[in-house]
Amino acid sequence: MRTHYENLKVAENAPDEVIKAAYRALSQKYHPDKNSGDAEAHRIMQIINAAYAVLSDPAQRSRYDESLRVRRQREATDARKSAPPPASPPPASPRPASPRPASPRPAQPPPAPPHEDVRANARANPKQAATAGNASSRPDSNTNRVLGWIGAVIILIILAKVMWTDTAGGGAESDRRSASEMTPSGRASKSEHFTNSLGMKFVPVPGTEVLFCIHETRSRDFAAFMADRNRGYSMSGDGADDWRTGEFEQVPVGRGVGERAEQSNHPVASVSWLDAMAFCDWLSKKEGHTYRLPTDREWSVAVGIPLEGNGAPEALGREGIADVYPWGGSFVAASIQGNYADAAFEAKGIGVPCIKGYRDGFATTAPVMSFPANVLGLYDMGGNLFEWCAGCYNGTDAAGKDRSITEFRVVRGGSWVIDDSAVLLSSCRSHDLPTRRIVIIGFRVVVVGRSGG
Ligand SMILES: [Ca+2]
Repeated sequence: MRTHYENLKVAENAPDEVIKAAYRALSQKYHPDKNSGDAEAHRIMQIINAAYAVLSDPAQRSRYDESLRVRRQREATDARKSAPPPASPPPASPRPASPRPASPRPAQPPPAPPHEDVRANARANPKQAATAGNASSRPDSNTNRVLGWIGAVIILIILAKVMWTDTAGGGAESDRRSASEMTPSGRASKSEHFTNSLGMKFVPVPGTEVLFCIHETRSRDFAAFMADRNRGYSMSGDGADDWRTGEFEQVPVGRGVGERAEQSNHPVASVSWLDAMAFCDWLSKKEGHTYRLPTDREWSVAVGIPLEGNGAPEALGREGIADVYPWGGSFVAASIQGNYADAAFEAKGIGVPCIKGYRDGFATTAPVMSFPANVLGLYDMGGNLFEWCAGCYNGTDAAGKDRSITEFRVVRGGSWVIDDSAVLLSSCRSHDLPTRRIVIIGFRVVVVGRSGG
């Protein structure tokens, strides 16, 4: 059964203003005035109204949260009772496997991997080269056979080196190798971007092994992905078309007024974590480099707080790092530094609070790079859209409830709907379901590659 939070497409720790904004956006879409005679829209509107009635009332929301907790506890207990006994061999752990699992050594030595065979042959047959040299005096058929054999050995050695790199090199060493090999612009810098075929620009972020895209992924970038018939990903389910058509209070989201998403420099919104991951996979195949979402820790380094424990929410606590914002050290920036809930947003007259005295001029999304970059050359790290990160959320939510489960993904940054000083802290993290599509979350990509920055 879907929860009220799921029906409004918000996280369970969503601030009140986010819930209001989500309700407004959904009710705009499904309002009877726009869907006359549409029974399905009427049904959805009833669900939305019911959800908002509960979640907009603090007392009702608190009781509802408690009922959810009890329900999940009961379901977990039932699942444990009905779980079959462990099979043999045991099921795979959900955690990533160690590169070299500590398994008991078998009684008989296991067959050597291909690269070991090649190395063993090379050691055991040091005269093979001489044999090949002598082959010139033999009939051509023998020569060809020997030369072919030597070629095969060379190929095996090359394959063995590749396999050794992938399996035995370890994470950091492997990353360093892939960095120098895979990123052609290894000398990229803040002023000399690495630019891919979509025109996405990347800069190094010292302290990481990746280059960050200086802007959030644009609607035009995502449109290129969606236009590729060979993308190998079906964007289906609830809100699948919202990245092109989403709006808030009749203001487009993810594109400008009168603009098509396919040509827009606005950040793409209403894309789920799964959609973002699919985009990265597609881009990696297309470009021949490794693109992915930034990790939680990488995002922290990029926003300018590299020394916050291990970068995990539970290491930092709910209070975060006080008085550190993407633009500096006081809540209200002295100048316009990003796209937040400002006077233009407030002017939509929906009663959602904004940052008093702040006017960035955009009621919803703004074209990427409309505001000053941070010291690394990255734009919109603190506004425009929340950004999906690669990892699972592992911490507590706003109500202090344990969320140390793999159900949620980390979300960082702020958005055009946020005025809350706690949410706008550089260290603030939120989380959401990987399937959620909502007008306030987009994403930014990184490309694996050491830049020496
Ligand atoms: Ca704004």
